[in-house]
Amino acid sequence: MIIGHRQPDTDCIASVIAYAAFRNHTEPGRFVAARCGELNAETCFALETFGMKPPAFIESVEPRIADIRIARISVTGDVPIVDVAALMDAHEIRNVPVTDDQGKLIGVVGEHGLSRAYVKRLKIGELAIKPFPLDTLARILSARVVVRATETLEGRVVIAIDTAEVARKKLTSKDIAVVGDNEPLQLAMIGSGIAAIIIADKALPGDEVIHQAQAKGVSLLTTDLDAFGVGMTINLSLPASMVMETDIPRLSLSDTIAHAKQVVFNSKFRSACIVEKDETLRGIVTRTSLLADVHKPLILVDHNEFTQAVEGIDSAEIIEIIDHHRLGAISTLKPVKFLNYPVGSTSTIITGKYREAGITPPPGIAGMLLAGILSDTLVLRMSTTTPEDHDAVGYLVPIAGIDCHAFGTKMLEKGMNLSDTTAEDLLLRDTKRYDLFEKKVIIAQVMVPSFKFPLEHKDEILMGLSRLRMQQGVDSYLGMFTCVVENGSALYIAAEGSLLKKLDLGDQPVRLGNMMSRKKDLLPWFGEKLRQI
Ligand SMILES: [Mn+2]
Repeated sequence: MIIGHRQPDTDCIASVIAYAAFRNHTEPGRFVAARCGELNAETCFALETFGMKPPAFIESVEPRIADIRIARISVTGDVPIVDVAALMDAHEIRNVPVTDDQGKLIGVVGEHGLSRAYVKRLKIGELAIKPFPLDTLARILSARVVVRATETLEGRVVIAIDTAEVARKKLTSKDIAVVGDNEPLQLAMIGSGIAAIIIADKALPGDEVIHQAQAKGVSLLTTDLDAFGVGMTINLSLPASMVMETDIPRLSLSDTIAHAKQVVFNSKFRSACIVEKDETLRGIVTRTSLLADVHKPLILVDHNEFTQAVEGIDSAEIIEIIDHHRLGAISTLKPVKFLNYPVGSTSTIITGKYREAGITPPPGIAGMLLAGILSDTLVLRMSTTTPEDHDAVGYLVPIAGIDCHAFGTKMLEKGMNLSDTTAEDLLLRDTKRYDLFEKKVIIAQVMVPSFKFPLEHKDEILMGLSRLRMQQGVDSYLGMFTCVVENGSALYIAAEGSLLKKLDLGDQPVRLGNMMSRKKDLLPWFGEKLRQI
């Protein structure tokens, strides 16, 4: 994923789009353009002009359940638990989620529930729970269906060890008798009109028995298991819904791994089911599946400071940085490609990448790169503008096929729309956070057509700044109103009175001639002032 800073500007968005396209040129589909903030009016104008789609919005790169492998095993409530146990064994899992016919989670069969069910239920022969398919019964008993009189069974299972008369009294027409190699008893059972007869212990039914069973409509099965084995196996054929527990914790695909770990480690199941909002099951996570370390690989463009980066950056793996700002406090565990070049925009650097590789960017990409350069350099008028920026513009203009100055001016105007917002909103639009000499600083930059706006809205701006300073918990919040025509900025600053006094910035706005770049002009100037106090 290729991502820019918070509150993305046009250079940031253009760089992300263009660099993703550049990298996908050699490794198709591997790189995703992303952003971690809203698009501003200027960027929207550029995207529309060149018919480009904005990068995908990503709130945080903290790893989520959707980023790990989750087991997608489940059974419906009617599946006999002997089959569930086989699944548990085959997949080496301790819990199997149970769903209804619509795939919605209704519970889980786990080792814990199984053992509880069997400790409680020692009496064999309670098949009378639910209609049970004859074929399923045959399958679990490894039995052969000799006579098929019905498709489902729902009676009790009784092992016939009494005399025929006594056994007959115990059984109803729904019940199933388990008998051995005893033809008189077999015939007596069939004669009493029960639902099915299971002949155990490898005994072969005689012709008369088969004939009677057919005539009486009694299903006849034979199995190699002895009577005890039949009873035990039938006991294992309870449907999953009878044994399941329902209090397994639920998580969603968007939950963070950190949260999932907490839930799973605190649960007696040592796992949690992943469900949609409507309880549709997506899978199950266990302690083991959460142990694998997940780090999303990231390429950062147009910034290199943690304070400006997407949320969750600590848990990501930064693999490359392309920037044109001062070196910030980002540190990485592994070696990382770091291209920092002091030109007017990151888009200039990306343009250079295309040219070096001999790849001509498509017109839409060229247009966005142009927009990025023109935006960051205020149509090449900013003090940060370098010959490389001029050169890149000269290269991009014919590809994008537009009038660079007309487009640049119109785009900047779109970004300067001051009329329908409050001063506070303007001071939130384009901000950067810094840690300077143990002071937390936010600098907001507002581009203005003249100094009329900052002078006329002095009170509103000062109030907004001090409220934002409190709200953001920083030592100073600066509002830099930059006017290209006037070739300078008007600065307002909110800070403790004592700090303002030490900085000698009590008289506001401070007119800063020749200062138009936040990073190249204002930041070193303000940093120096803080260093000296
Ligand atoms: Mn930039």
